[in-house]
Amino acid sequence: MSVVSYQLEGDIGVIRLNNPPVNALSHALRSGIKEALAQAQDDASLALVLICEGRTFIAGADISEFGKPPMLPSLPELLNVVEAFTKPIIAAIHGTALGGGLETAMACHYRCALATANVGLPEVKLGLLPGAGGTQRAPRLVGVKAAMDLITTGVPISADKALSIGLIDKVVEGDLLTSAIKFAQEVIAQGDVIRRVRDIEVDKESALDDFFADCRAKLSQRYRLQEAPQRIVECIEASMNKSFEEGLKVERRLFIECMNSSQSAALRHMFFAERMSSKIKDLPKETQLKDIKRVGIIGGGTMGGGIAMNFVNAGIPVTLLEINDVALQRGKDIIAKNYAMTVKKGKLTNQLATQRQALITGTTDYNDLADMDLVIEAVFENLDIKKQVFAKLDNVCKPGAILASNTSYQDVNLIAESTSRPQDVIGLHFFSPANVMKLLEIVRGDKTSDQVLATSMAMAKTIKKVPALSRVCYGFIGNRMLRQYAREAQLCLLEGSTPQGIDTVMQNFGMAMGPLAVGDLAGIDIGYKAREGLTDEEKGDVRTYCIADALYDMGRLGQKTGAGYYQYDPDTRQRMADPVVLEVIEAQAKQRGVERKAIDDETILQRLTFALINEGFKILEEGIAQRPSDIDVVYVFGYGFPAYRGGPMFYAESIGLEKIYQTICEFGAIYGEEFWQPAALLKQLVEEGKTLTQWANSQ
Ligand code: 3H9
Repeated sequence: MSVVSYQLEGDIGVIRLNNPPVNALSHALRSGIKEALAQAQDDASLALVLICEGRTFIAGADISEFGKPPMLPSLPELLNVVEAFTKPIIAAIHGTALGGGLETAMACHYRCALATANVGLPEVKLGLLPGAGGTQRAPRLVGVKAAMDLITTGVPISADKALSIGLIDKVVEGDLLTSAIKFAQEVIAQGDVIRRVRDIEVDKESALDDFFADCRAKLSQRYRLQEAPQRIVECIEASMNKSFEEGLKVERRLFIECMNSSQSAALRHMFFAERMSSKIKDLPKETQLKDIKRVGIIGGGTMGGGIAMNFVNAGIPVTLLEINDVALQRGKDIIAKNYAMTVKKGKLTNQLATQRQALITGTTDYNDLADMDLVIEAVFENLDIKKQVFAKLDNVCKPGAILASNTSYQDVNLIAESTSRPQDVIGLHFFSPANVMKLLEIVRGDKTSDQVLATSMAMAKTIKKVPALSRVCYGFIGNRMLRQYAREAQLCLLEGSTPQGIDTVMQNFGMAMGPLAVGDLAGIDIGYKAREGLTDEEKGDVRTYCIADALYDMGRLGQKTGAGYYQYDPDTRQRMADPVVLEVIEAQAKQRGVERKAIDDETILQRLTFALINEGFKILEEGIAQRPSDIDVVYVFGYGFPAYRGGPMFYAESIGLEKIYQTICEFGAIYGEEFWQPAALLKQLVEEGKTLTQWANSQ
């Protein structure tokens, strides 16, 4: 079936697009529109309506065509034809008109939309800029300032908002086609009907003096180290200072630069990785989902409270269980404080915050969890305690309820064994703060049923999380890899670097925070307590934690005590280097017989990132992660890895596996083979001359 059809309805020609799932502007769609226009040129139509079938108007260019040889007509070329058309064209928008979709609508002569529709230019999120006239047409329609907001945030706006800024002409109700045809007839009745956006003068007054310099400065902070936002400013500046044609040329040049950039390649990879991660390879498509209408959460601490907020935000009532009324009240207070902060930031109304909190019921009695469809345990990270909780849940919960643990490390199989229904047990590992962080690591036990898995995946989407599936191992995907990264940070400290030296390297790489600053934020006691229960063998080489232990012994637990790897200004929380820490490091190095020498930035970067990557390969070869891109999802959404580097495994591919393998072998010789053993899969791919993508595609 053709993706574009054209039909005359009275004196209105209707171009219908039908390219599921989101009417992306594939080559077939672009060609189809061009052909439909050619047909309409010569028929009896007086005006045209461009409308889409399915769940949405055009969601943009077809991202899967990017990076491949271009196929004509290109979108900019097609949109010039649309705009130049001699009969008025009305875009009829439902769902979302995004990127090239909104650009198509802006090239039409009029735009109407259902009130439920959203429109936006989200290209910046893909490391791109609107490349089909969007940077030139948007400022003409809505002014320079509003266009700058729309294009640099990438956040879609509602139809009403779009109407209020002049981006669309009409919000319609009822049947979209009927309304759009009526609108087209009104347009014809007006007589002077062709209104081209290119002919509008850009309102120069809307961007005075330092406007563009200010934008550049703000964007370099908001999108640290990213190129596309700065190029967007250049395009919008051109819309004001140059003719439409010249502006289009600037846009074209900068769009191509973006398209060819490694940042955009990485962000496009993340776009598909995020969507892929919710797909479980061996799960039958017809797996029935369970209904999740009521959720129980055990533990009302920061974690449990944050998890509860996710569900009530999605309208799902939560029963929060704590050991006594005092703890319960403390938990509710934390939640209330979080909501109050959200209200203060203007992200939620007071009324909604109250409504959501009203969906939380507190209890200290396990029997109150009897009717829950899903119960998530978020108690202290101790296997015995968790097993006791699950044994209790097994006694009280209704048959078929999903029993989940929010453990970050513990063996989900052992937890499952403490119940008579291991098929219903799963790990749901939220990341702190759980009401903010997007990642949800879903840990599949050996006996977890398909239905429980599929339901958990779907539930993640309901509460707006990005899920990634992991099999059981110590620390699952994320924390298992993190251990190797943290190991190298500690060894670099001991061997010659400083906390600020290491953190600066990793921040310049693009990490949200460096590993030592993260250690101070999380608390140095966390790692210490986690090691307490371990044997010396399990703890690993003492050099990998002796500095942390020494700081712990001094009561330097991180930000909460005002000092850790850094000292913190009590008022501003600003971190500062602390000479005492250097003394601690030097004393530890002396005690362990390590001679400290300066380590260059490149080596620090390679030691930390290659340690992460090598463990990622081990996780893949053991089948802990389904695919490399799932690991990328875990690191980008859970650990602040820069999305514009595409996650650790995409980054590995961009460096080249051979280089990584060789470096790891060299590191083994220099720093010790006890730390540096290349993963078997990495070695195998290098020997076979294969890329990770080739390997993933063959699985
Ligand atoms: C652009 O337009 C550049 C132009 O300025 C210049 C050109 C010269 N292409 O998200 P979902 C797939 S850049 C190809 O799960 P939802 C997606 O992979 C583009 N495929 O659904 C998934 O596939 P699968 C600017 C696309 O309902 C399926 O559709 N536009 C595209 O949660 C369903 O997607 C954007 O950045 C695409 N453009 O959300 C908008 N979009 O089923 C990107 C989606 O195999 N899209 N797919 O996993 C979105 O934001 C969301 O998909 C949308 C629907 C909100 C539309």
